[in-house]
Amino acid sequence: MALLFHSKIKRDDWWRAELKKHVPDLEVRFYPDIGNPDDIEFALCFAMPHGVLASLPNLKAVFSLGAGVDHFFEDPEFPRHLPIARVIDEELTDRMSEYVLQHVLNHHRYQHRYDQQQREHIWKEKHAPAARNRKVGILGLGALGTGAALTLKMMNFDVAGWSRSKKEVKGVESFAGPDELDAFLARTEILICLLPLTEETTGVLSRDLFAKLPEGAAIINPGRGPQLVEQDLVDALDSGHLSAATLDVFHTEPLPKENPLWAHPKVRITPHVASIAAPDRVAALAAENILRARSGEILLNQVDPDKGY
Ligand code: NDP
Ligand code: OXD
Repeated sequence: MALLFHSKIKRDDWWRAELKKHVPDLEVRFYPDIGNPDDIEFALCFAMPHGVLASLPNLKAVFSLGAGVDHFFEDPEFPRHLPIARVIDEELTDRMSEYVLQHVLNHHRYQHRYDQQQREHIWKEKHAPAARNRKVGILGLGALGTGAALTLKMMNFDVAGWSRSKKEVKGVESFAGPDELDAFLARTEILICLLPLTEETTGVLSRDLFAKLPEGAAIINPGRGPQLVEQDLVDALDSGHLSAATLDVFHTEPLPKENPLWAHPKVRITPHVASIAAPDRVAALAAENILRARSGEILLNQVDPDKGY
């Protein structure tokens, strides 16, 4: 029985040892060294080159190295009958909550404005409202969105979330479905996108959505790059309708050097680091799922292929 691993981060011996610690009879192979494709029963990967998974006739299940599974569905040849598991993990949630809190505070306290003023040697105050009077909205109240909402509540922000179905998160106003999106946007001064990338969420951060936010709103996108229409964001920032944006994810990663977002004075960029799953926790989860798959049980954190997340 073998598992095929693929990641940008090269720590082959470490991954082999960590997986074998939990499943001693597992053979771990590293793409592109597939060996005999008939041997491969599991894949643990992020963005496996297209067509590879379809070429493995005995594949039983696939495990994402992260929370998102859009990289599987992007592959036109992905074998859609396979069970898919993703990462849901306390530490991953904590790291995302840190990122969200850090950047909400930056927008709340007008840090982008002071950064610009510092470059121009300008001393000019703008006082922020109390956190309880700052309305923050999270698109996506799943594992990560809920964690971020609770962290922001601890700082007393006025937090709401939007999801497909209604949620009960203490102190957080829940909006659900397309009918409640406009009301959610109208009350949101700092918007965070923590939606998974699906057909429905592609391009959601667009001109239409920005127009429904109040004047001066800021956005933070640690979701996925294709959820943002980049030119619409630049237009909304240049017109002054949006005050600032923090972006962690992009259509093309690494963000090409010539992309105008790099130099936009109202955009802050981080290189897809909002929250990276810790390898030891991913390996333990994958091992548990191998044991479950072997005994025909449902996987931990199994994804609904019809919803796409
Ligand atoms: P979850 O699946 O737990 O949550 C997704 C949320 O989005 C759910 O609340 C879901 O609603 C909602 N949602 C999905 N589609 C729609 C829709 N069409 N309309 C309204 N709401 C919708 O995902 P996670 O919280 O674990 O992760 C979210 C995403 O964050 C990942 O898919 C990934 O893209 C991104 N991510 C980015 C990282 C980074 O470092 N930048 C790190 C980790 C993740 P409902 O619950 O009602 O179904
Ligand atoms: C993830 C990511 O999906 O790192 O976990 O983007």
